[in-house]
Amino acid sequence: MKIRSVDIYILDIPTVRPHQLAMHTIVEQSIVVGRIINDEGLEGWSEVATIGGASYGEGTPEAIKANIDKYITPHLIGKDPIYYSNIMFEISKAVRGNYFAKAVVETAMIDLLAKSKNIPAYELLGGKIHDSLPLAWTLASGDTVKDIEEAKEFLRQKRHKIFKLKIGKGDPYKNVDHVIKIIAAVGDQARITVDVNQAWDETTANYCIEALQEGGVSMVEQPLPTWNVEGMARLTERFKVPIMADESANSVQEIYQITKHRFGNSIALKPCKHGGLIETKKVAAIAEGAGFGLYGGTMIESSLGTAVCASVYATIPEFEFGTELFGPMLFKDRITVKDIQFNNFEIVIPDGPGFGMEIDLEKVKHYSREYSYSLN
Ligand code: MUC
Ligand code: MG
Repeated sequence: MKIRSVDIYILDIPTVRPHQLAMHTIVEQSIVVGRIINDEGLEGWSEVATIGGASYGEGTPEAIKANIDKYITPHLIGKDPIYYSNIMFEISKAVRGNYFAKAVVETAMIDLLAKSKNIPAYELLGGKIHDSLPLAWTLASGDTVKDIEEAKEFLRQKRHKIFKLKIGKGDPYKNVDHVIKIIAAVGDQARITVDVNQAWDETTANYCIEALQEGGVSMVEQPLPTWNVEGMARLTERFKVPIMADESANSVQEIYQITKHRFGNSIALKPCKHGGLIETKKVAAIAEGAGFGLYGGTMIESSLGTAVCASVYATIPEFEFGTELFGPMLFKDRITVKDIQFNNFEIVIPDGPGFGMEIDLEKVKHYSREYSYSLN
């Protein structure tokens, strides 16, 4: 089989409520969707999500598309995706960084290859260990009362019993208070974690983590900016509560350094930031070797990108912190015919050929910025 074409689309899909992070409030989530077609007309699809343009990280949707179109697609045309690892190795020599872009093309090749063999993609990744995985929700409405109502409702529905609170925006001390109120309201039934998204300096982190640890928080994600790895090491040494590296944990080399010098003691995985599914497995292996706890992270993907993440997480032995693949529940609409299934506080790993998701082309056209110019 040979790759005939590669199409990249940017889609903007509204969310069910504003989702407030340290650097940006999401009301419309921008995803990048890839489609690779082979010489028999069979299609492989993939998705990565981005947050807040260039405010969360370097992987903007526009840059992902532009760099795939100009620098990566020429390495794909005419190639057989059965050799996807070799193709990605060749791309790694020609294109530096660009992890999100690499994840888009690698996962579309894996989807295509798995569909051509009529097997689920996880079978190309070692086979699944889990049929379902624990699923956290992020309380990030920006309002304590609404967050408590949301948490109680999801506990009642048996949707989530792990809640992550986004506390990087605004006054850190008020935010600690917000967390303590939520623990008082639902802490007896749920595990509460926080994500600071790099917003604190070390002095603030020392004060706030002390109070959060005392208050019963069970994990603190990326409290310091990515450059402050020594500060992360000091926090890890000082506190009992696990300190998780997220934005600072991208390439295999970065993860090796984090584990070696304990710039944190747990890692949030995200296939997009590692540059694909094979790299995600490598990163997970480094973390496992170092005895680090893993978290199945998200960039808030829709159902397609969530299926991609779930398929690789299903092949990884242990997630001490569960996963946060709640993306589809935050989107107002989806671009796949069926939705991801959630059951009894867990996400169900999708089955079926490829990533187990059939694309709704009309929806892709509807939300695509390129608006169907080459969709047919
Ligand atoms: C992040 O930094 O982890 C994941 C969940 C969420 O609410 O935001 C994302 C990004
Ligand atoms: Mg995070």
